[in-house]
Amino acid sequence: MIGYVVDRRRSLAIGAILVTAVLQVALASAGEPVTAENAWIPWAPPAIKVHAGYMTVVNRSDVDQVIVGAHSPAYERVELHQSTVKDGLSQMRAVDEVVVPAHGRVAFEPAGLHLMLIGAKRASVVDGPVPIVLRLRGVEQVAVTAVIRRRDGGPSSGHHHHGASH
Ligand SMILES: [Cu+2]
Repeated sequence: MIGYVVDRRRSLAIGAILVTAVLQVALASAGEPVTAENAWIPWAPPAIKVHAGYMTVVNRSDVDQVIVGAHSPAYERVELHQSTVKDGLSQMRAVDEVVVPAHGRVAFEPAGLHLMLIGAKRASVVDGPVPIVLRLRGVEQVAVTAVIRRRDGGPSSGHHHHGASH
């Protein structure tokens, strides 16, 4: 009897997940004005609690969109950062907002703009998905699923490992 109840709960939960997935696909195909592509997070050892997040944000709408923040259930907080090289030293600073021009795109990439993911709540696992939400000015939010990768497997590393593509 207990087993039945548990199984029934599980099938209800799976049903809810499937409904959510179908809704997300429906929303995406309806033409989201802003999407994030190729989102990834370099893998870091468990002692490292601050990670970077990279992606390309695409704006298909006719107006500029402004990213004003981000959050993730996997981190205590998320900041928008810009890396710069000053006097030969790499530095980074928090920025309040990032403008994605109408029909344009903005790359968050190593040595440039990035999400600073602060206070990891769990160890990072290669290939593990990490949900992130970008907040746009207004009411819009962009749901992103980033994938954890070895840094040398990243799309912008400049290395080309044939046969090891993800
Ligand atoms: Cu940073």
